[in-house]
Amino acid sequence: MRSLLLVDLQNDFMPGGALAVADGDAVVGVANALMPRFSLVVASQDWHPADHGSFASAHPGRKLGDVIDLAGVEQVLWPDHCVQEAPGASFHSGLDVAGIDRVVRKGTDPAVDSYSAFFDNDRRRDTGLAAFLEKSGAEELVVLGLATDYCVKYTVLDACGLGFGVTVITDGCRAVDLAHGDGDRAFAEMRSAGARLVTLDELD
Ligand code: VGL
Ligand code: ZN
Repeated sequence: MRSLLLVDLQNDFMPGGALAVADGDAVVGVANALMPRFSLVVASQDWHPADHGSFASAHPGRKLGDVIDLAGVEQVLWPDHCVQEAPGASFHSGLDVAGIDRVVRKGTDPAVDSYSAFFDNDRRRDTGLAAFLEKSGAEELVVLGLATDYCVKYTVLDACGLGFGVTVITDGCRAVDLAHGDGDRAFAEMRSAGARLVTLDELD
């Protein structure tokens, strides 16, 4: 069975949001178009406590974009975003949330970030997504969302590593692109890991 995985389609990653991804809202329509084609739709939600360690505000003397060590892994410091229960953490109002079967929340531990919808960045804890998908009989995943170079990338790399067959909808993703080309490099890494990259029109 093939399942659709929507990564972090939340207000703070949309234009005007705290961690805005350029043109991020363009992927909401791609998600809505795909949902009716899947019997199982899972959506991840970045869901941080207000003092999360990935926030520059939690590290006096540090600034946005600095890279620090958090839980033994390199951590980019971000603006406060996707704070639990805050409007920025909500799904985009245009997303057809009625089509979502299961929401997976991540990044809840203040001491470690979680780009992947499967594992925390230090890989000690998992979100339960893999077990849920296995129990549901999902062997193949179709993935889209925000952002290409962070949460989509790490989610796809983990999904490939866990043995899922993974297809990425390229026009259903947008990148932060802190450095020019990060999004394209992320797609190349996903392809190297075994993911199939297609556009919405190419999906069979
Ligand atoms: C994300 C940076 C920080 C993402 C989440 O969803 O790609 N990026 N938190
Ligand atoms: Zn985050």
